[in-house]
Amino acid sequence: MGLLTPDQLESFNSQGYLVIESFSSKDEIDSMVKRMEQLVDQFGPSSTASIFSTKNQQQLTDDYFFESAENISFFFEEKAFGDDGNLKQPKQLSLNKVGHALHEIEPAFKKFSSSEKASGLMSSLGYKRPVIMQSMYIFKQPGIGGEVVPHQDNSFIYTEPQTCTGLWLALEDATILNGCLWAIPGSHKNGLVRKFFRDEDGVKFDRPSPSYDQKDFVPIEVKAGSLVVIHGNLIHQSFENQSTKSRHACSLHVVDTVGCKWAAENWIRRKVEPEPLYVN
Ligand SMILES: O=C(O)CCC(=O)C(=O)O
Repeated sequence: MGLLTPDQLESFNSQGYLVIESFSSKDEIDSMVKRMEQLVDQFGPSSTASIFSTKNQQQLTDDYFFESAENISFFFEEKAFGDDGNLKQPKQLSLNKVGHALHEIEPAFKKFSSSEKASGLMSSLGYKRPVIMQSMYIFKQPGIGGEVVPHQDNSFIYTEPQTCTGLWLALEDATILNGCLWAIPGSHKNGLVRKFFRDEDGVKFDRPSPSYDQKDFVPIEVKAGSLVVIHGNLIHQSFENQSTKSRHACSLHVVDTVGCKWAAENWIRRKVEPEPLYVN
């Protein structure tokens, strides 16, 4: 059921990422966007929520964050709040992301993430028993959508040996102006630079981030419906969205569960074992 052509595989192996245009249909995208609109509408002001920042990760120590691995949780932009502690704009324009189990709980997201094309893709990449460890709906809100600092997905979703692949679906056109992904082509070949781990004090990195030369990054501008396949060791980032257009995306992180071991110190500690996409 492999989906990628030899040329696509070669490009992925040399660049560390691959864009597959028109991976999702307009209907498929609409079903996810509409469902997210409903979920956000239903999410009341009294509901628990948290702030998400890739720059200030000490904030990610609370149970709300840890429990989000197996439910649907709402994370606000840092810049969404005024000095009085209230939201400066409607909640619909204030959320950074929703996660991390949309693919298990919400039918529209489950349909996409367990589709034959998603499985076929993982099969092409040689996965034997792939499991989606997290799903995120990322809003990248106009004006305040926060930057995502340079990182590798294997830092956060760690197996031994490393097997994380990111599947990042553009639900809206992603451009330089509204905060598209940027990556250093070929950087996946240099290995994992640091690990993000959880202990009794919360979560932290085992070492500081290296500094990167922004000249090495290339923008990955894509149309809605395009899928960006991201190698777990690819250095990638996105900038703050200073435009007036949002840049919604759905991101999945997949690991293999055969021939590798899930690290006990990962932030995700599942109570219920996740189902594989398929077993080869
Ligand atoms: O959507 C973004 O801006 C960043 C997403 C990302 O880095 C990821 O899903 O690994």
